[in-house]
Amino acid sequence: MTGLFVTLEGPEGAGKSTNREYLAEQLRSRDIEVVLTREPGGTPLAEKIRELLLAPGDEPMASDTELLLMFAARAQHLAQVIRPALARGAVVLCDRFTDATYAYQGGGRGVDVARIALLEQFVQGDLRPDFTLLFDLPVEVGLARAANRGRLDRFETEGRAFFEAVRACYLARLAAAPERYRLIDAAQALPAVQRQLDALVPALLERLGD
Ligand code: T5A
Repeated sequence: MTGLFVTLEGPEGAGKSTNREYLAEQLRSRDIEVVLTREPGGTPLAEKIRELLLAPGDEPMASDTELLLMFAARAQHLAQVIRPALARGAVVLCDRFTDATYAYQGGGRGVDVARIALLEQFVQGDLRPDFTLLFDLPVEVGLARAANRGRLDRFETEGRAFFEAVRACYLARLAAAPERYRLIDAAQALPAVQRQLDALVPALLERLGD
């Protein structure tokens, strides 16, 4: 039995956290087991790595350190949560995954994409998300939403150019593999975003039944 691996991606403040619970409810109301999780994090150890990654600090973090910590957390998350859930036949709804590494470390920091691909294969083997919901919105709208929540994490203190590069990378990945991605217009008001999610549920269920 294999479940369904669905990831939620997008730039800062796109509404992934707000909407992941909504999507989970839509699936649970149909008696489907849903495992709601996030990256970096998702297990106690991976959440400790998340703290290291997000806390602003005096010592600048080298981009290779950042990259390796992302994949270290991912290896733990895959072993403890994602792979067992998929083996049980559950739907895994994961707030960010390796697309975020391509977008933030690749697009934002300028890490060589070939190195990311190498680590992706090393840590994940052939496992890739079945569906990726890309919550897209103009950078300034997302940053304004994130800023309204108060204290900024280490990524949120980056400049506008960084987030434009992140967004461009996400959109380029969607254009290169349109069968895996579903584009959500996240700039719309919340009820309109949720209507877009409702429209996606049949495709998720169909794939789960395959
Ligand atoms: N990262 C992560 C990497 O660099 N590499 C990687 O490999 C991985 C996995 C994670 C950081 O780590 C980086 C990317 C991130 O910078 P995080 O706190 O999990 O840190 O960051 P995000 O996932 O970006 O979380 P955010 O909370 O910033 O964004 P969300 O979850 O997309 O947005 P959300 O739902 O919290 O909404 C933000 C605000 O907007 C409001 C919400 O109420 C909230 O206040 N909102 C709306 N307002 C108006 N209209 C709507 N439609 C709205 N939807 C939400």
